[in-house]
Amino acid sequence: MLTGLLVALAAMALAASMVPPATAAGFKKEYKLQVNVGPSFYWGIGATKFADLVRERTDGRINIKPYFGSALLKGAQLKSAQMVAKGVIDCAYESTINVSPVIPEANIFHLPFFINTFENLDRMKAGQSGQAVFAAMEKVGLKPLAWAENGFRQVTNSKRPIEKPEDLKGLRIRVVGNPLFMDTFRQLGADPVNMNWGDAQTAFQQGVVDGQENPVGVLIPVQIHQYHSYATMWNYLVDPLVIYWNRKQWKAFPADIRKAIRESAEASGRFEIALCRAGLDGDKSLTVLKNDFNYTMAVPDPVAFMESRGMTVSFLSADQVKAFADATAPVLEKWAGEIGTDLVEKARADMAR
Ligand code: X2X
Repeated sequence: MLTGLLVALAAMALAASMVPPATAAGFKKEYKLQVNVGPSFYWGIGATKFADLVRERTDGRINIKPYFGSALLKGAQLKSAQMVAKGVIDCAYESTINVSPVIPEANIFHLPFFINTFENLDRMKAGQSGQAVFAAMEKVGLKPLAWAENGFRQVTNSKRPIEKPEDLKGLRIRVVGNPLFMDTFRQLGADPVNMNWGDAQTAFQQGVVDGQENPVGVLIPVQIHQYHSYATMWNYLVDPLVIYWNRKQWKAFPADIRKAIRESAEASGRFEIALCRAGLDGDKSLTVLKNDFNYTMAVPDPVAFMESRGMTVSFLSADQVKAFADATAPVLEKWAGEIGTDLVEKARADMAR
């Protein structure tokens, strides 16, 4: 009897000594990171970098596992913010488009022909409008940590070059399930259909849609040239990514862990933004990759890449852009109302700085 008890106690002591320090300190074995795209996209590479940096900087105490392709959501990309706020998912590396159902303020980035340049985008993120989006996230139980990028979105299709609004007439365009995108393409006379990214790739393959809109960082890895021969670089709107955490969980972390995670988010974001802009901003991003991140892998010039695969890539003149901006002005006005004219004014002020 006594021997049995001693054996049991010894076994318990042994089991206790085998508990890894992370568990002892109350950390989870794995923190689940929601990512809408796959690991080979710049966005996915950024998410992996975030997980790697956090592991390094916390000496393995915080182990983040990226779940690519919205696997945790069965593809329902627009649910990411809701699930992280609930604590069903710990954290996310996600597009402002995908958080917009919970954070309507995030649609400030998606007003058609409103931002148009990297400089404007960077001013907004660093300014009052970016802060307002982060503050809105805090209010719903999310802790925004840093910005990353998907990019300015470009339209591609299999039918014809798009250089004026009439060229879009009747084209069936896949858009993400955010009503602002449906409104914009309807306003331009297209026939938009919304579907999740996971289904969109099959739809391109099967020719169920004539076109789509996404940044080059998505178009290149998905090999859009296999389906579409025409791309228009019209920068009509942009989706930054936000790296965010469940707020309650975040607040329970010790300060040193919070610092390590935040700095990892910031560094991965800077790295990922540079990947997304490589070849689009002169040498600027290529220099950041080389000097700050010692990244020497070849990053293809996205436009040259698409052209080398036989695509016709159109760039629009200021007048041509204006024709699209004029045509979509009612959508901008309607959605400025939905987002709040205050925030729109803040964004205008940020961009004018
Ligand atoms: O669904 C899309 O188009 C994508 C991949 O760009 C986003 O997740 C917003």
